[in-house]
Amino acid sequence: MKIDRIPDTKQQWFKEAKYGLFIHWGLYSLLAGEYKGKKTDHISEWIMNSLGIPVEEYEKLADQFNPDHFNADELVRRAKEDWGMKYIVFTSKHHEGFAMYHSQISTYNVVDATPCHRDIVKELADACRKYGIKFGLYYSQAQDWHDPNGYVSHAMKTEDQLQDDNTKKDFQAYLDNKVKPQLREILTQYGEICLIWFDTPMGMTKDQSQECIDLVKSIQPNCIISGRIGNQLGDYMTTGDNFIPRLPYEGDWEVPATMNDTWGYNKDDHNWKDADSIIRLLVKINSRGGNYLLNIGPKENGEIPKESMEILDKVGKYVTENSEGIFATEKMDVYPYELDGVEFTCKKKRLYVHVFKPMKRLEILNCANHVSRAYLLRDGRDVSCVSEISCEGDPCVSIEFPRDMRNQRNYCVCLELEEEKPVFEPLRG
Ligand code: H79
Repeated sequence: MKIDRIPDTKQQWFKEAKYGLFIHWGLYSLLAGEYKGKKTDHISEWIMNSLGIPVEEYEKLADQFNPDHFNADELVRRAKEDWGMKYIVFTSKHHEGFAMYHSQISTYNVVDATPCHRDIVKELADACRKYGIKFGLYYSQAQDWHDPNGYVSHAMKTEDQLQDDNTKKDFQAYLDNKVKPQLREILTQYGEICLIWFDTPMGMTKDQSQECIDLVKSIQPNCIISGRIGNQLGDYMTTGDNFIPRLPYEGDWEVPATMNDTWGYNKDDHNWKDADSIIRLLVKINSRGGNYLLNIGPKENGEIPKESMEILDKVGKYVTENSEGIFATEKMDVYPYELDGVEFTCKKKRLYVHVFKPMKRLEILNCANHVSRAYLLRDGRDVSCVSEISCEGDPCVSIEFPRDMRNQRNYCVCLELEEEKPVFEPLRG
């Protein structure tokens, strides 16, 4: 489908943010991918749907929700200070329909229906305010497997479960009686909400998407709407889950991503990406102008899986040491073909060369810029760099990496350019 407008959040913080934390936590986290001895093969927050767990049974999970180990303050502090992230998005209500905050609309919420009586959204909102990091909320506006009029996904349904047929539902009643009142709650009870992360619009009409947007903006005009409000009405483009666009995109966009193969916690999912791959993905996305929203799935007791903490610590080291080459960078206009072990980001008069494999020397062929100075972001040390004409007669910028860096990976060299922007020219030879 042709996009007739360039997605624009009009929010400078989002354009500069580049890296955020997604948190998927709900009743599904208690099951951790397994119900009554049956394991789900799919993303674990879908377990109610995938295994066809009846509402009355699933609801009972709330009786056991008592997350002694959840510490919002510590989590948010780490996201901000150690991991270098600029925003946090938390699941206020996922497809299961359970509110992770104190809702007056439905007692199916974390304060009224659980023994812990804790308002998790409030805990996170307070911590985000304390540490000065943007706070946004995921809200499943179309699917709600708890409300009789919320949409369900049929992909996993058996014949006898098809009484849930979406066409028989009064979706508008669900929108008016649950979604809108709950959006109003999350936008009035917790201070500034930087964005609402809508998901899976399914059969929503353009008017229904617009009604949600109008409500959000009437309460918090600066609150950004994610692309998955549907009908191409979002303020920015949300790519497919874990999907990096193959073509350049204009405007604001974001990749929601996991470190393993699930969003909610799954005790059997050990398919973790390594930190080097995550760093590379982050920079690749930033280079193309996007934000990377990277997910963690806390356990039943609120603990963050240690594997994800270890990855985030390592990525965080790269991000904080090289923050200048990540945050507030601009989309590369021309994107050179994939180079082995290198990604570029840029800003006015700066080209950042992110180095992901040991290298002695790098020739940036086709780069026609004049470099006035080159230095390591890590410690400010000068790096030798010349603008040349290659043997074939084409422009080229050549970098000689310092001797002690040649067996290292994951560092970034800043090239100060005489020109406003990186200039890449096709081969002439
Ligand atoms: O919140 C996370 C996911 O739960 C949500 N979006 C991210 C951010 C999401 N909703 N839908 N999907 C992702 C894709 C759904 C794929 C499906 Fe299936 C294929 C639904 C039914 C068939 C995966 C496989 C889930 C059940 C079986």
